[in-house]
Amino acid sequence: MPIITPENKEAASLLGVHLYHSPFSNCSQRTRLVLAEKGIAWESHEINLMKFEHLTPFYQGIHPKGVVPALVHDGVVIVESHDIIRYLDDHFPGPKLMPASHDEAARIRPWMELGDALQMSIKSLTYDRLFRDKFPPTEEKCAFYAAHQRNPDLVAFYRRFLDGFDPEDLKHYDEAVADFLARTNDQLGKTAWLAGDAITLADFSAVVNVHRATKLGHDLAAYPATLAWYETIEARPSFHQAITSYVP
Ligand SMILES: N[C@@H](CCC(=O)N[C@@H](CS)C(=O)NCC(=O)O)C(=O)O
Repeated sequence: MPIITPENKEAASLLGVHLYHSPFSNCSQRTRLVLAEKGIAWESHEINLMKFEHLTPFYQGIHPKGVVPALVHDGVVIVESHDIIRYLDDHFPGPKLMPASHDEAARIRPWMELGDALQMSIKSLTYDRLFRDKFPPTEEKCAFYAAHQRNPDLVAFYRRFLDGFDPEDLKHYDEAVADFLARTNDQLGKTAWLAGDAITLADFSAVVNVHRATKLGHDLAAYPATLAWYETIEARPSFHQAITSYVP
């Protein structure tokens, strides 16, 4: 569980629950969904990724990898969206979203691992299809990014965004998204929720990627069990609170 000691001492002195997040980021959506489901009161610190607000020394002093989200709870800093949602479930009252038994919990972890593995595909397709026209990359922006982002992998990613992604890579990313949708559909053909009979962190982890897949042009009609599950989660008040109230 990445609980980290931040360089930013101001963050380490914050009391209550504070989320550093971005409206459209799928990893941020995942954490906001769980905050909403558990009815946790929290203070919002929006980070505008397109204005490079995650590249300030202040924010990188909170999250050393220079990405959102980051949670601060009474001075404890937690990063990585899956660790954040596990932390929230462990430390706060409200519906239990991670089963206590080892066997049941073991059904949730693979969904989180799949979500982490899918991130590069989701991110690349998002930048290529949804951000390129709205936030066109330029040499100047790339130079600014490289000068301020400590994380060399992310600098390399921005360069690929500017140069244009390899079409073969994009094809592979779409296949990875389709494979993820097929796996959810397969599981949801057998159980009501991804990890069994009850809604869990596995569902909240995955639904943000399914939601993004729809924005990227994947048609859920090809995955009927996933579509029905998605519509059920979409109808929960948490979905509006955490996702569509930010970006319809
Ligand atoms: N594994 C991380 C991934 C976090 C991540 O990739 N965040 C993206 C937004 S979803 C970000 O901040 N990107 C900023 C950038 O690439 O410059 C998590 O689950 O929290």
